[in-house]
Amino acid sequence: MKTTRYAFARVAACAAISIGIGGASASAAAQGAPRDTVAQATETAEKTTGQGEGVVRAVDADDRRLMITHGPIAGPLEMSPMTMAFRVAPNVDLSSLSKGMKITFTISRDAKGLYVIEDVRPEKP
Ligand SMILES: [Cu+2]
Repeated sequence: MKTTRYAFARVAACAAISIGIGGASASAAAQGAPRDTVAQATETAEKTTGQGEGVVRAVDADDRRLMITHGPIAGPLEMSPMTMAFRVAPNVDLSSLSKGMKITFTISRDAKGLYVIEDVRPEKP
C-alpha cells in the first residue's frame, strides 16, 4: 500500500505538467471547480484521442485512476514510454483490471490538456 501511494504521488507531477499546459485549467482549479466537472464541460470537438499499450501498475478505484507503464503513443497525442497515472472515464469497469495485466487502451486529451482513459481492453493471453 505504501509503495502504491508513493508511486501515485510521484506520477502526479507528470499529470500536473500536462494539466499545466492548458493554463485555463489551472485557473479553474484555483476557483475550486471540481476537475471532473471541468473535464465534462470541455468534452468538445477539440478532444483528441489515441491508442496505447501498457501494463497496469496500480488500480485506484476510489479516485478512478489507473497507473500504467505505457509504450510509445503515436498520433496527435504523441507520448514517449513512461509510467504515469491516468484518470479513467466513468464507463470503464475498473473491477476487471488488476496489477500486472497487459492492456490496450484508448485515451483522450481535451482542450485543457486533461488526459482521460476512455476504454481499456485486456490483452488476450
Ligand atoms: Cu504518459
